[in-house]
Amino acid sequence: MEKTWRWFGPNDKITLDMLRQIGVEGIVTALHHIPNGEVWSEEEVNKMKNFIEDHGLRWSVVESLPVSESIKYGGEDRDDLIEKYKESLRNLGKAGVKTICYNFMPVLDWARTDLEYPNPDGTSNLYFNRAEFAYFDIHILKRDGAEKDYDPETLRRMREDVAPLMDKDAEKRLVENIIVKTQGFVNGNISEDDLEPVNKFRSLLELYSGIDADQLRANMAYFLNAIMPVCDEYGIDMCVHPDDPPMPILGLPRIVTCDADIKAFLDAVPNPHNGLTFCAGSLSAGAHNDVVELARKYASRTHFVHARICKVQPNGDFKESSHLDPRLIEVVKIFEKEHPGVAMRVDHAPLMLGDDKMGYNAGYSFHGRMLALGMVSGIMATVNN
Ligand code: DNO
Repeated sequence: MEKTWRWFGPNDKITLDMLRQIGVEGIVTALHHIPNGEVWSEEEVNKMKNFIEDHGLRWSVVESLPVSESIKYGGEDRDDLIEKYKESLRNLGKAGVKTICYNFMPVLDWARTDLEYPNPDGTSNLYFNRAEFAYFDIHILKRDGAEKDYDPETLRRMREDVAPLMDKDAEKRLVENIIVKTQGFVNGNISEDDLEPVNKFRSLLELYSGIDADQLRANMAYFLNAIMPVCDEYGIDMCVHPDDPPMPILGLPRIVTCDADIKAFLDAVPNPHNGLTFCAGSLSAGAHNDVVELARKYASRTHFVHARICKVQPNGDFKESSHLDPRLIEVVKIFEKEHPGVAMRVDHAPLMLGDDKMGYNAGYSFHGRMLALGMVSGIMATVNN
């Protein structure tokens, strides 16, 4: 696999010169300064491409070219937005940037409740606590009918373990973790400058009232069918990121969560340019998924790999696990054998050795990811020797 790294542009504290020193071959990035829904012009695309190439690297993958909410819920302006999306794809295609990661998650991109969950060795990881998430949904967001989306044990933990610890500060932290700090930097809906994130979030949720999983699936197929001619013309591979976590949340449908979902969107638009980002981490955050089996099954339709893995607890909480987890070793082996040229980046590594003081985007530490890249590179080397 090609060793790539998610880099957030010229303002990223981790520079391209640093990345060359640690064995990175290709860059995964986006034009983060262009607002969601606007065209990525040829000029802006080339500026980024040249900047990367001037540092001896290549722009391997776009993550993400964001799909506007209106395309997802099927708003009146979706055809205009799809035309703009196609224009951005053409400009990327002309520049030779041909692997495009996106997601089709309504409103919320990925979700975690804790961004610095302490490990016994002094490092920390991202963590998803289902009972804290239920507290956010029921007591902070105050979503109608939210209680019935949680099992009795989660509700008990919420009442007995979470609620007594919740004061104004703890609630604020939970809001920041779930809808602010994990979203802004991935061109999500809520940014650090939003003064009333919860209210804004509530109005975003309303956009999806009446949209169920079938409707969302139909909207995804509509979008893919519309852009495939451009992908055919320029040889562009689209790769959808699985839903993280892979299950419906906050009353929103989610449609890339499991084997059947993956099969459904691939079958709905049977074009080889319609493919998957194999994020082993997102898929493994659902106890229903056998991530090794999925890698075997979908390696040939995968255009981009995210190397990380989660451990799900019996109560449904999950934590990012080591990049040397035996399941991840298997996944890396499968891709290295079946799809040796595919771009791969490590993801969501621990905060360690001072990473926590650097203000990196959540999940995107330097030392933690460098160690993870070393681990995954080692696995790849053993497969090839
Ligand atoms: C989080 C990421 C996601 C991912 C997007 C792709 O760390 O895995 O934000 O980049 O969902 O569109």
